[in-house]
Amino acid sequence: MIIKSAEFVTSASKPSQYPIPILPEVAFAGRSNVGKSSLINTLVNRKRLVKTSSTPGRTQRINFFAINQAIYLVDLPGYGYARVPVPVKKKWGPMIQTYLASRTTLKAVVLIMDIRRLPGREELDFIRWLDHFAVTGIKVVTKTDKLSKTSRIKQHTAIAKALGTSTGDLILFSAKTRQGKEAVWDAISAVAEI
Ligand SMILES: Nc1nc2c(ncn2[C@@H]2O[C@H](COP(=O)(O)OP(=O)(O)O)[C@@H](O)[C@H]2O)c(=O)[nH]1
Ligand SMILES: [Mg+2]
Repeated sequence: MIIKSAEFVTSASKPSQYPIPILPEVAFAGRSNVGKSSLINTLVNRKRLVKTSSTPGRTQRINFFAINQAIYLVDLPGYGYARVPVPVKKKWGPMIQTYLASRTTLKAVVLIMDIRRLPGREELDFIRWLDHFAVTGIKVVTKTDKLSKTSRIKQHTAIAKALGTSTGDLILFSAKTRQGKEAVWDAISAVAEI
């Protein structure tokens, strides 16, 4: 994908604040600190379009970015971070479910997982939500650079097994080496028809 423009559009916590649904849209979800912002920045060749942080759990709103004025990429707030205050945590589920249920232009959600960690309850629940709202899931396993080649293969297999899927269903990615960048774009382009 050739990136001609990438810009922040708006931040929303409810549908009335979403941008007018005139472009196909793909959202990104995952545990806080998994590397969601880094993945989006890598896709659009920008260092800091989406803020990355070593203090996770800060982004509690849905952030919309317009790419080439052809697609919205959407950074969803991360889940499963212990230090997020309880009132914020309680709002997370309804906010995400409302988004998944109501966003007519949503083509897919990229679910990002860490290669060093087996998917847990949160990931399995999230996949159930996607099924429930009939939203296509694109599964990405990131931070592959953190493991040796042997451990990478082992974890790839174990994560696929835990999700009840095949290894071919998981895109391996690294924001550091940019492994998988084109594969993620290919998956996005296919569902968004761009
Ligand atoms: N080595 C490595 N570090 C990464 C990768 N992706 C993200 N990180 C680091 O992980 C931390 C959290 O990343 P961020 O993108 O802010 O995660 P988010 O909370 O999911 O948006 C940051 O310190 C990133 O530099 C990756 O592919 N490889
Ligand atoms: Mg982030």
